[in-house]
Amino acid sequence: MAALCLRPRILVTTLLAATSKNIIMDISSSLSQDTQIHYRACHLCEAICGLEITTQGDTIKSIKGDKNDPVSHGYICPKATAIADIHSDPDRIRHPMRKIDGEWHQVSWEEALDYTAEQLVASQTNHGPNSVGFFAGNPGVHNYGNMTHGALLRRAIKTRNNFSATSLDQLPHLLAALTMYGHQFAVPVPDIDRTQYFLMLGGNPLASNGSMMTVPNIVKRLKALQARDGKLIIVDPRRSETADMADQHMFIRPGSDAFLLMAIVRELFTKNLVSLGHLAELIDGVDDVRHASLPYTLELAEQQTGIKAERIAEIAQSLATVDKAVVYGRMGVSVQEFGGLCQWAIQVINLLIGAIDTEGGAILASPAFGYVKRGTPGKGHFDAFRSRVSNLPEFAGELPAVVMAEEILTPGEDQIKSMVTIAGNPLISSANTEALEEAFESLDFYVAIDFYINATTRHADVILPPTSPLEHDHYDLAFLRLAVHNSTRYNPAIYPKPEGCLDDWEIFNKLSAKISTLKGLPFSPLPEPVEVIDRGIQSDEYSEAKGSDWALTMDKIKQAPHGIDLGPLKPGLEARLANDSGRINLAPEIYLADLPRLLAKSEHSQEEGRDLLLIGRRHIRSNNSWMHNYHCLVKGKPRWQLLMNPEDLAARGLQDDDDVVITSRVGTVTTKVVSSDELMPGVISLPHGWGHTKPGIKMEIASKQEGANCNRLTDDRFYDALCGNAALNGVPVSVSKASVAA
Ligand SMILES: Nc1nc2c(c(=O)[nH]1)N[C@H]1C(S)=C(S)[C@@H](COP(=O)(O)OP(=O)(O)OC[C@H]3O[C@@H](n4cnc5c(=O)[nH]c(N)nc54)[C@H](O)[C@@H]3O)O[C@H]1N2
Ligand SMILES: Nc1nc2c(c(=O)[nH]1)N[C@H]1C(S)=C(S)[C@@H](COP(=O)(O)OP(=O)(O)OC[C@H]3O[C@@H](n4cnc5c(=O)[nH]c(N)nc54)[C@H](O)[C@@H]3O)O[C@H]1N2
Ligand code: SF4
Ligand SMILES: [Mo]
Repeated sequence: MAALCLRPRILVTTLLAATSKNIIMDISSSLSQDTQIHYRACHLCEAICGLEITTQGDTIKSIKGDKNDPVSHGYICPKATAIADIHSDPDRIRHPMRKIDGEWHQVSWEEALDYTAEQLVASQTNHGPNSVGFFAGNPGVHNYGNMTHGALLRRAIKTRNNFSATSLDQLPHLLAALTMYGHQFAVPVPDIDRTQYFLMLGGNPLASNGSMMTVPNIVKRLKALQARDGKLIIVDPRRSETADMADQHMFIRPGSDAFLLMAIVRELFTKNLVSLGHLAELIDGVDDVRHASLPYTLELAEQQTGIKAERIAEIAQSLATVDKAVVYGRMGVSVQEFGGLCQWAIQVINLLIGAIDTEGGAILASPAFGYVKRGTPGKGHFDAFRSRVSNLPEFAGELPAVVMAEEILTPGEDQIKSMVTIAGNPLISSANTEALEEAFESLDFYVAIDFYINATTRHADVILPPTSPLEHDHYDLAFLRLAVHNSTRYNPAIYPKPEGCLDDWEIFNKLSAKISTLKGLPFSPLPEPVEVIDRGIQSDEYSEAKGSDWALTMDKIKQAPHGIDLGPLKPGLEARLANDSGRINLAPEIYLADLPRLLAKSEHSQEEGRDLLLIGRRHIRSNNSWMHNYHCLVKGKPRWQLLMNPEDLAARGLQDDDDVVITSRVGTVTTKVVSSDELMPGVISLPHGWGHTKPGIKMEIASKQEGANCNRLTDDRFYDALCGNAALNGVPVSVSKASVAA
């Protein structure tokens, strides 16, 4: 195993020679001598577009789409250019920082790591192993060193109090994959390039660029669907950018999708529209689901969702009769009160119409690394233990983020006293900010592995900053596994790592070593991520040893700087089912047991006084909480306002551009309202990720942005009771005019 210090540096000059000689020669007359062109996959969102980055010395001259990327074909969105801003941002922390008497001091890595290890081990010695908590945020999934090496730190610390953005996000997808197909990562991806009928609930890929579906250039792909006479149907309480280009858009009352989906299931059975296709012999539980769907009539669905019964019947009919149809649902149906049931019901419908593992339906991706099949490790588990205070279930060793504040604030054995956050900003991104602020203020010790002092990390005692994205190599570990077209791609660092800086994976290696030493435990560091990935590829589906058609090694992948096309999605689920039975479970008990909760919901009236339902919103120029410090992304029209239907404004005596106060059970936010018939009456929309104005935040541009933090309104007691996933959509709130004094 290579020692840490032996990590080879790939110099920019060798990179140039290996990757882009011809292109450089073509344009060399107009470029000065040290101009270099680099290729790289964008790591900012799940679309992982290929980039062509031109540098001149330390300056990034341009960032364009890589036309030769086998999946993105030259597409990029406006965020890509912000990679240059991230790299050069003076606010980005480049050296470890320690807070002493409330003041930040730059310290050596040795001091920062030693102090951190001592504090974390002392916490566990004095208060027990679970007194340390973890929160791992979204960008960790986009940085492969976090994925390959993050587990080292968890192993060295060993606590039950692990949290991550998963339970603010895709947990319901993973739970359905685990319980139905036997592996948490057995998530079928919509075959968008071949489908003829795409029913999409609660996703807005024109803003998000796709999620749990890596789909660069969504507009082109949806236009191609329409050009081949296919149909795009959107179900969303907002007429989103994606809904605007759809063949049909239906408003739906937030949180009611499970009624719609269950009514479709019922309709498929009652109208004899079920057609299990080639998986028929492998599916268990069909009768159980038929029986469970009986109460979910079209009429009940109409009453709950606001969508006419005839339209629901038509959708069921089309799904069953159009050759190549698929249902897909994202944030709006995952991160809500019935997210678990919704993601299960989506799989159920896709199985009942024979769409799973069928061209034009939804198929497991075939990545070079992380190919899921029977026996693939890390299948996950559910409800192996529960949270201390609210008794919510773990998933794959993580507890729901909604219990993090109470686990810090509630005294007793196993109370969290120290926190580690990694690439996360939960004081903006998780529910009930005020409770989390109180919790983080109360900690004995907090270390952040992050390169900004933001709303969360301002509370830290130590910040361990990794290198900038362009100073380390890149292989996308997560999203090649969810892509609508198979490919693989590795790109080296663009800039050499500056003296005295560490990559994320090196921080994990070093900190885990120190903690293990203090605990007297054995520890072996892992080699650099690229080696870990190479080993994975060598032992998997594409290995040379298995004589695979593609026979990949990391060396071969490195020789293809634009990536290697591994072909369209390929059916073959039977050999990949990871359940012990080798079969598909259509009716996992957890979902059948959760259905009565849904039915009970239909008898509830709206919460008194809170007569509006709050949903979120994404914008192509924003990305969760950390892309607001770059002028190129925040300039122009503000995008953080509250959107409200004109009828709802009028009913409250409000006008466009008024300052309003939004109130939920847990908090209050003041912002500006914009009148918009994009929103269905009774629903308001406020984007997340804003609110960088707290004292101590060191993000100069972000802290001047006026947007409010919408998670001051979302509620840590409002979650999907099945799995504890946060319900950040459909939160009951009220809105009134802000008083002039406010
Ligand atoms: N109301 C509402 N809230 C939401 C959502 C919503 O739709 N509505 N969406 C939820 C979802 S889906 C998600 S995924 C979460 C996202 O929320 P988080 O998981 O908290 O992620 P970010 O807001 O992206 O925070 C990113 C942090 O990572 C740091 N970072 C960036 N790159 C790196 C890196 O390479 N290494 C390290 N160590 N740090 C890095 C940044 O500096 C920043 O501090 O928000 C959730 N919150
Ligand atoms: N530009 C940009 N891109 C991003 C991100 C970003 O912040 N900005 N974040 C990334 C991350 S971490 C993620 S997880 C993905 C998310 O990717 P998406 O899920 O595609 O993104 P959202 O815009 O949150 O889409 C959710 C849609 O659900 C609707 N909705 C809300 N409540 C309900 C409901 O109850 N029922 C139904 N049917 N619809 C509902 C909303 O109106 C919205 O249009 O995006 C990723 N890409
Ligand atoms: S769509 Fe996503 S991956 Fe593609 S350029 Fe934009 S931010 Fe990067
Ligand atoms: Mo997310």
